[in-house]
Amino acid sequence: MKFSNKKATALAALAVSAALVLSACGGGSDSDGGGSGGGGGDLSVTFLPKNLGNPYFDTSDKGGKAAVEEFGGKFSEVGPQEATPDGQVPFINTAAQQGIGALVVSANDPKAIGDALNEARDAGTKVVTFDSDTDPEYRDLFINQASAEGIAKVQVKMIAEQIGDAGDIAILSAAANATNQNEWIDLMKKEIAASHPNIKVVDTVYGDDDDQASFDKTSALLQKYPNLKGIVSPTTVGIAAAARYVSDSDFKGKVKVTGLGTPNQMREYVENGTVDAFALWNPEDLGYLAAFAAKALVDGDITGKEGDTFTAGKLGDYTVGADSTVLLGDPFEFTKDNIGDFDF
Ligand code: RAM
Repeated sequence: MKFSNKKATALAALAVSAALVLSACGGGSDSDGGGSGGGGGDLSVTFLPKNLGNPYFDTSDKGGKAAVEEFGGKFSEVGPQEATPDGQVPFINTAAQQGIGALVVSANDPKAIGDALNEARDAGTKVVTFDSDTDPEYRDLFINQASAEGIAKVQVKMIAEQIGDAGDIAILSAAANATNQNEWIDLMKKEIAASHPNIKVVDTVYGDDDDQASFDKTSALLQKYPNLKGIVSPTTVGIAAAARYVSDSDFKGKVKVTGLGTPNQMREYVENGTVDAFALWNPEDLGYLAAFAAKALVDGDITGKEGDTFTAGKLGDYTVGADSTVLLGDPFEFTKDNIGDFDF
C-alpha cells in the first residue's frame, strides 16, 4: 500500500501530459557522455545507500529500480556493509571509472565522500544525494524526504504525547556524523527547549545503523538512566532495535520508544503495545523520485537551479527549491489504527 505526495496527486493529470511532452523531446540527444542517454535508453543509475542490509534502503532502492526500469535505464545498487563516514568512497570511485550516468547516494558524513563525488562529477557522472545529504558543493541535487523541521517536530510531538510532556529522554541515533540525523537532532533539541520545558534530553548515543550496536546502546541507556521515560530513535534501524529490547524487558510499558521506523519492522511492537506511534515517509517514493531527478539532470532538463521543474513518472511534477533541493512531502505518523494499511 502506498501513500502519495498530496501535491503530486493534485498535479497528476498535468503530469501525464507533461511526461508525454518530455519523453517525446528527450529521445534524440546523447551528448552527456558517462553512459547516459537522452531518453533514458542507456542511462546507468547506481544507488549507493548508507549501508546494505537495511530494510529502509531496500525499499528506497526498490523505488529507484522501478523508476529506472520505467524509463528503460540500467539500475544497480552497491554499498558498504557498515555505515562508516568514508565506507562509500571505493564504490564512488568504481562508479566513476565505469562512467555511469548518475549516482544516487545517501551520505554517512557531509564531507568524507566529497572529494570522491567531485571526481565522479568531473568524469561526467551526475550526483544526486537522497535521504542524507552531503555539503551542497559535492552534489548536483538533494532529494529530501520531508523538511527537517517537520521531521523534528513530529518526533518531539510523539514523545511529548507519550510521556505526558515531562521527564528524561534519550536519543538513539545512527552514525555519529550522519547529516540527516544530526540535523533532525539539533532541531528536536531546539523544539524541546522552546516548547517543552519539562522534557530533558539526558544523552544522545549512536548505534551506527547496526542492529546489534543499537540494541546494546539501548541496554546501556536503560542501565545508566533508571528514570528514563523515553527513547527517541530517528533511524529505522535504531528504533526497531530499541523496541525489541524494551519489548522483551521489564521496561515495557514504562519506557516509551518512538522516532522513525518502517511499518514492517515496527508492526510487532505496535501490536504488542511497546510502541504507541512512530513516523516516516514513503522510502519507495523517495527512491523513485531520486531516480527520475537523476534522469532529468542527465538529460539536461534541469541543472539543479532553483525553479527548475521536472516530471517524476507517476508522482507528478516537482520543482527544485533553494540549495538545489527537491522535497518529497510530509512525514506520516503510524499507530495501531493504521499500521495494517502499510506493507514496507
Ligand atoms: C535509517 C537511515 C536513514 C534514515 C532512516 C529514518 O534507515 O539512517 O538514513 O533516513 O533511518
